[in-house]
Amino acid sequence: MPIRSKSTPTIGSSHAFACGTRSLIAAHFAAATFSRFFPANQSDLDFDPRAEPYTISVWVRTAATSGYTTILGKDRGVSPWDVQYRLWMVNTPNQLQGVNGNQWSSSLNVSAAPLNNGQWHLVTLVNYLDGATWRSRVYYDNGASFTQFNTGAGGRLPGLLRIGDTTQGGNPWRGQLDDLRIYRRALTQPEIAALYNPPPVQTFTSWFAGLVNPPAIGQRGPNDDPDFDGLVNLLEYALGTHPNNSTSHGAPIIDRNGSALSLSYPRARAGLIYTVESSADMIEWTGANVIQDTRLRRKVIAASASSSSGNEDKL
Ligand SMILES: [Ca+2]
Repeated sequence: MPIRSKSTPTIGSSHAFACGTRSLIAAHFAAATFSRFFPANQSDLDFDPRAEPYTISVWVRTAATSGYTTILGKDRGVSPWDVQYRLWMVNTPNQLQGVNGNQWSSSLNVSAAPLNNGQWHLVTLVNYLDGATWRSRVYYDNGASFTQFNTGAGGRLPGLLRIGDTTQGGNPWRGQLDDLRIYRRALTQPEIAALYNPPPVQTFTSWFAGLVNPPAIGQRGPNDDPDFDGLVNLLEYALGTHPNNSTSHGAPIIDRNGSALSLSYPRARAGLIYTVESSADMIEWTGANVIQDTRLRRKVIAASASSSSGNEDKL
């Protein structure tokens, strides 16, 4: 595996993404020396381990050969030292442990690719409801390796979440952390694998080069429509359909629910920004009345627009 070089050497945390859209945190702090800190907006990050699904994922790198070093933690901070959640290395770079709801996991053996082998590693804690039982998983790298345990009943604790140490302090991470993401939902193993190995961004040109049965040379412009299905090549690229096969599926689906229209379409390209606009007169178009749900990149997502004027808006 190549060494992952994190290119944005800024320190701090940002809540660039509001609750319910993407991750609550998407923070980059790939500094040479990482300094522990308490992120802002702690109330967003205070999950009840037996009532709320959540995911915490972060890239880590360390040269430590021993020590109880903490990736992140939230605990009471005072006696009896109980723990809401924690991810840490337990005295050897071959062992990773999670705590959730004051329940300690068994150590995850990562000796095949130890934490201190010079590489960046992805560590992910997922809390999810399995039938009627809250369970936790600590995943390593692409998620093929994980340890699972029943989430404890410890509940919320008053101590603040700290990145790079426990709330109490005294067991700081010795190395680097980057690309911390905290989600208000349970990510699946395939989603974790996609975080670990993001799908490559395919350009419009390289997409054509890789097509089986591509359109003729003169029909490969962004505004050409060689299969006469009403979708120009650029839209076929954006939606992931075939530009030379009018039966290839994936075209937007429009539905109506009361006065609201919804539009579902595949976001096939990670490198594109998709924007849905609406119009009451098919002349002036705006995104102002459109609610876009962008949680599921590369999957079918929905956008909807409500008509306030009595006229049905067009998407
Ligand atoms: Ca077409």
